[in-house]
Order: sequence, then structure tokens, then C-alpha cells
Amino acid sequence: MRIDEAFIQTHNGKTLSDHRESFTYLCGKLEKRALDVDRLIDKIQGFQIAIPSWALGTGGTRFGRFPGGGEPRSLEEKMDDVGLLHALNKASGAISLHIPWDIPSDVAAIKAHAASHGLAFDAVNSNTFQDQPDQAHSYKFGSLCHTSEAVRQQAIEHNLEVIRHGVALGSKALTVWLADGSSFPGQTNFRKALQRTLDSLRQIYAGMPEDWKLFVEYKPYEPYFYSTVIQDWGTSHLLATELGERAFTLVDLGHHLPNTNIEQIVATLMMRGKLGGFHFNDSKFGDDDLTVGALKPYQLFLIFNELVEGMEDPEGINPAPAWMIDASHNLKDPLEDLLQSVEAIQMAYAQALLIDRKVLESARESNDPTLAQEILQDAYRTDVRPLIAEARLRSGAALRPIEAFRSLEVRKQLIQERGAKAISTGL
Ligand code: RM4
Ligand code: MN
Ligand code: MN
Repeated sequence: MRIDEAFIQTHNGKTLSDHRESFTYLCGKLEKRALDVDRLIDKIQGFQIAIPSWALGTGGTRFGRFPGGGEPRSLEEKMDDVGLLHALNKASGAISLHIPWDIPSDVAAIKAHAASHGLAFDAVNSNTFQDQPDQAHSYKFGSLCHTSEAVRQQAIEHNLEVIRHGVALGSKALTVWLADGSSFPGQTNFRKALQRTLDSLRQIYAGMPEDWKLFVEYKPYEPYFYSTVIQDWGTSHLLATELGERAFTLVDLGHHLPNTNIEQIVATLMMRGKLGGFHFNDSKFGDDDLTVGALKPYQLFLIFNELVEGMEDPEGINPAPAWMIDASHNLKDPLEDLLQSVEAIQMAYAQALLIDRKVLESARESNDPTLAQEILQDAYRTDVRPLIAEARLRSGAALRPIEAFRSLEVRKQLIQERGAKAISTGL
């Protein structure tokens, strides 16, 4: 199924006058603060967030899974789903593939299919956290960190193969997330495991084309419960620094222990020019257990405050980070969930753009925490939804994506096309 522009326009027509009213009101407020509204909208329009191919099906827990039907059964159908999202919001113009869940068999056809939806290929992701049926060695006790050279070599080869797939599609980055770790005290020699991981990553780095980046994720626990080899941003930063200038740390919001100051991590990495990318989700207890912005929208805003500060600094050295949603939910329609995710990210970004950085900086310089808080919260409490809607309108997307999705009965149509029992491949 595809959503045509005529439908979007008709749908927008129904709420256009409502939108105009709230947008005009907001413009008045922003202009009083000397903000250039068109410039803000340009920035929001230019902000594209990649969709991972594994977020398009219903997620599960280890206790069960309750799929809603019509899930994409192939890479082409996954691209069709991202195409639907992109038609509705014009902000999801890239797909991130996980190998081997999404091996492109006919590269030319897959590229043509992506182009027909206006999609680019974001970072490719390797998978050495599961065993595949045809593989010689098991990852039960790790992959790049493994005590056995044969296992490490197999994991390195897999990453090199993922790079080859990415090159064929036009990706420019490899994201490595390692499950590697231990579940029992004493099980692992930490120092040797980290050294082996670095040595393995060096071989992967050496196999990347010159214009590629390597993103190294970190995560404190899960699937192992005592230690993870790359447990935190510091370890990832250490590896990225050792590897070279095209290696970066990737921050996944779900990969922190409770109360971690993620915004400070962002600032530190940007100061070092080492923030490569971002995986968005929200977390109450564990990894990606909630939709980004569902629980901690203020934290998301504080993170964007640091991101915008780093990105807008003319002397900043951090390259433009790659943005991706990394979540998979078991209650909501996955496509509705992704529409909500993109909008939550856009809102935090837009709110951060409203901050008067000069005034904030002078509050900081004069040690005025009260004023600093007022400035931040004034931006955070501004309802920027009309700004995001206007950005969508100007890009040819839906003013209200979820309403459009529901009025078109997209899920019903997908179930008719693919079947009620269609199960997405991957997580
Ligand atoms: C991991 C990590 C990776 C993602 C997998 C599916 O926790 O966040 O980025 O590829 O999950
Ligand atoms: Mn992630
Ligand atoms: Mn994760």
C-alpha cells in the first residue's frame, strides 16, 4: 500500500484552518522573542530520523508476543512501511538494516524500491548476539571478545560482510552493538576481554571504506547480567579513540543505569568530537521499554539542549550525528508508535532551538541557576506542535499523521494485503 499526495492534501484540508489559527498564535509569540520562524521550520524539515527495519513488527517479551497482523514479511515490505511513515511525516526518510535479518538479495531492485519511496540507507547493523543456523561457531560466550580466535574471526568476517552489503546499498556507517559480557563474577578476565574486543574492532575498522564511520554502542547489562564488555560511554569512547578518527560513540537512550545524566554524556562526547549517533527510545526499567518521549520528555529536551548547543557552536568539532529510533513495542501498532516517536524527537529538537543561548550563557557566567532554569523551562513549556505541523505541511506531509493513518485504515489494509498472521522477521 502507498499513500498518495492527493489523500494527504484532502486530509490536511479538514484541519487546515485550525492549524492556521494555532500556528499564527505561536508565530506571534516566537517573533516577540526575535526568533526567525522560517529558519526554525527549515531546520525541522531538514531533520531526518532513520527507522530500523526491526521496529516495524510487534515486539515481544520473553513471556509472549501479541502481534497485531499485517507485519512486513520481507525487506521490500519493511521499506514499504517506512515509505508509509515517510509519506505521512516526511521526516523518516531512511531505513537502517540489521544483517542477517535483512540481507538484500537483489541489490539493484532494493535500491530502486527505496528510491521509489524516497528512502536512503542509514547505518547497517551487525548481529553477533544470536547464532545463525549455518554458522560454524557459537556466540554463547561472546563474539569479538571471545576467548577462541576462531569465534572472533567469524564475528569479524560477519562485520566485514555487513560492510559489503552496506556499500552495495549506499550506507556510510556500521553500527556495532555487542552483547558480549558475562553473567557470573569471575567468569571473564575483564582486561583480556576488552583487549580482544579492541583488537577485533581494529580489523573491522581497517575493512571499512575511507568515507565510512564506525559507531560503537555501549550498554550496561542485558543479555548478560554481571558485566558487559562495552558497558558505558567511557569504554566506548576509549575504543573509538584507539580505533581512529572515523570511529565514534553511539548513545542509545535505553542503555543507561537509572538516573544517569545522559545529557552530560552527550556534551562530553561532543566536546571530544566523538558523538557519532543516537538511538532513541524511552526507558523506565530496561532497554527501549517505552516510546521516546512517553515517560521523560524533559530529559529528552535536556539532551537536545546539549545536542543543539554542540551542533550550533561555530567552533564545534563534532560531525553531524546520525539519528535513529531504536525501539520495538508490544502493545501499540508499530507504525503509530514510530509516528509518535518521530514527533516526540522533533518537539524536543524544536524546543531546544527556541533557547536563547546568549542569555542562558550569561546566566551561567553570572552563576544564576534560577534564571538558567527559567530559560530552559520557558522553552520546554512552549507548545511547539504547530511548528512541527507547519514543517510537515510545507514538506507535503500530513498535518496530523496519526489521524491520517487511522482514517486511511492503514493497518486494516496491510492485514488484507499480508494476512493477519504475517510476522516480521528480526526481533
Ligand atoms: C540492542 C541495541 C542495538 C539494536 C539491538 C536490536 O539493545 O540497542 O542497537 O540493534 O538491540
Ligand atoms: Mn541501539
Ligand atoms: Mn538497545
